[in-house]
Amino acid sequence: MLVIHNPDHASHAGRQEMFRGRLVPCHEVPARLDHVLAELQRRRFGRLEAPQPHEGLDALLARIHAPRYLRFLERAWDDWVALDPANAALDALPSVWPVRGFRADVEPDNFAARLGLYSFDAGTPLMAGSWRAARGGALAALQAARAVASGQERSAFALTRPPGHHAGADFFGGYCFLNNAALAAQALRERGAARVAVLDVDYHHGNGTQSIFYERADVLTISIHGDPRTEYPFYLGHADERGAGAGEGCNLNLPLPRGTGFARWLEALDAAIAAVRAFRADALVVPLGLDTFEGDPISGFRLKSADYLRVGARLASLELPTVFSFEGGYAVAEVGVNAVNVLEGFESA
Ligand code: Q9C
Ligand code: ZN
Repeated sequence: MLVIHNPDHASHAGRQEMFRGRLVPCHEVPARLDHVLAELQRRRFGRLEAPQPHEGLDALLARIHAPRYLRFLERAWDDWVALDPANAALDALPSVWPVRGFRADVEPDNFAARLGLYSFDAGTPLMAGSWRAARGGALAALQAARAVASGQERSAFALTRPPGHHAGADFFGGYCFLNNAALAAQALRERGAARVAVLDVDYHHGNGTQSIFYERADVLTISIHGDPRTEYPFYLGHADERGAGAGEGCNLNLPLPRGTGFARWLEALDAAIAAVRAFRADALVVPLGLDTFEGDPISGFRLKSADYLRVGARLASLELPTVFSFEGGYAVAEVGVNAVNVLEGFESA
């Protein structure tokens, strides 16, 4: 399998995230990706490529994200330091948000206010290298999609961080800034796939991807995740969210209770796969989170390492050109084995 790995990923390395009234060490750390790379090399699995600059990247970004949000992200670090030179030693974290009844149409001059306008949690620190890392990831997603769309590759893995599936058209959060999976889906659409399915297997609901495609009929979004009544991101991901307007019926949420084990999770995956078939998708994007693992420190499902081989094999049964994007998975020492198990299960099916 072709693996596009983002060499700039480590320029995004948050120190602390806000959790229930205190700052705690970040779960989303550069070592996560390094473990996947090490496991790929150990098993001699996959062909590694670095993303090459591509003139189509900015146009693709503008198809998925709002121009004012992209401008905000690109300048965010400089604006943060301009707010107070002492900020150069700190990661930027938001602390004020426009909830119901506030204005989101007026972009405030105050940077702290803009930081809140474009985010939904205080768990996603932004630093000097965040834009560079996120942009490298978007490029990796584009390159993976191009390779698959051209027929050159049956599948490709965009191995990048920060992850992407919580990022919406104009907001960051959940450790995500640019929605790599959505970018891959859009790139596949523009390169000949009339219908694309996104099947999100991260523990957390893929709220960003859902909201980006919610009113579109050409991209089916499916997410299997911890029930938002108890699990992050809490405010989206219920089973009754089915899409709207032209996209009515083109979103499927399969929430499962905390504590769910592999047998029940696999039933949900089979339901998701049946939906992809019924949609008659031409291509598949899999936001690949490994935080469904029993040892994950912030999640509640109970998948074991060997189960991921079967996950990969089931996904392969769709026989579709497939792009994987690296999402969550915070049992750092095991995330490499678990990720490569999915890819190997997929390829040897
Ligand atoms: N104790 C991804 O997996 N914090 N993002 C939850 C739970 C946010 C996860 C805290 C988790 C975001 C890509
Ligand atoms: Zn997750």
